[in-house]
Amino acid sequence: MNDVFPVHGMDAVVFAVGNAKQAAHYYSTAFGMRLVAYRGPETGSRDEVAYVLVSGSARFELRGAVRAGTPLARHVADHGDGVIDLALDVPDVEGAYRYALQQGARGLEEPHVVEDEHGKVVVAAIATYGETRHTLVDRANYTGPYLPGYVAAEPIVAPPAVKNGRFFQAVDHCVGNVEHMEEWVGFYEKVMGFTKMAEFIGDDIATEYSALMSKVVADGTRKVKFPLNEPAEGKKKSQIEEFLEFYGGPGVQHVALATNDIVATVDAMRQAGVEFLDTPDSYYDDPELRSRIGEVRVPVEELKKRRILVDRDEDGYLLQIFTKPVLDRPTVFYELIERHGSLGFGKGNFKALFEAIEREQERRGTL
Ligand code: TYF
Ligand code: FE
Repeated sequence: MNDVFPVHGMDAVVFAVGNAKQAAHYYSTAFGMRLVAYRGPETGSRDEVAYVLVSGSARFELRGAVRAGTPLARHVADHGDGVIDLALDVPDVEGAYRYALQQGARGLEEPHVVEDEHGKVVVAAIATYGETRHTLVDRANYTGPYLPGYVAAEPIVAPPAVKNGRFFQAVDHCVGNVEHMEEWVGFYEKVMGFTKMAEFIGDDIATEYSALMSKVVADGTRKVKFPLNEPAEGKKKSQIEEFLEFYGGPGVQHVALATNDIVATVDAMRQAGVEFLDTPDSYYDDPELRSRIGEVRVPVEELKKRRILVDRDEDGYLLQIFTKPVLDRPTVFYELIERHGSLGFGKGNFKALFEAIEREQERRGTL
């Protein structure tokens, strides 16, 4: 137990969006999330509104500009909607911040206490890739709906009619697209004491079909997992290159959401209009896949109907599916993942997945 940078988990995924009011509606209806907190001009926030939505332990904050010329409005103009902050819940903000800076991180906000009638929160922030930041939050002594400055808000719609009234219960991992993977792997190792996980996409896979290289770093408890991708030379233009071009630099590419029932979730999200990547029948009919996968909790036919991917490793198996980009730009998308023992990221699916992404790139004409 010699963790140099202890973390409890993800605190929030914070987005800058062009229209937070409508985005809050989308994440409520299409992602089954529940609005819990708000700030805006009515509550003393002059320039910005923010909607906070939850689903189990997953928390999204959607921020929008109320007037022209603010830093948030500029961010949206540059990047489109995107993630500005992967906020981390840490037990010791001061200690984490000092350690990070001493290890070479760029500080964005000195540790400070914010408080209201619900208690105290300690926050600080450091910079990571592109214009993304990690706010460090200690909310152990806080009972309010989110943070001081926010008021409780009522859900926008009734909870979805699925078990537990939600589609997913946690953030599984958050993926960054960067120009130089090793630089940022090194950053997380040095600044946060994160370590590399076993799964990676190297040169060999990259040139074959993925056109990307990828490594995963995680905290000591493996609660926070950050895969990092960089473009590689492939047969076609790399999907990472495409992201960097359309986003206007490095940023968060996808957020994976952990569900206990991917079948029900995919059905409900499709019903609500969310588009998922297609997987060819041949993926499911491949006898090699069938034997490698063995028995999973649903018949392969049920997965095939829904285009859900399946992978198995020495620890267990996982079910996963990817949405198409959820924005105007071909940038941010989501993954749904149901884990049964496996700690991996679907290595066995990379080929099928990257082929599906390439078909989608061609269809869009963004290549
Ligand atoms: O997070 C992962 O590693 C998997 C696979 O552009 C993946 O979800 C990797 C890169 C990518 C899309 C998916
Ligand atoms: Fe992923």
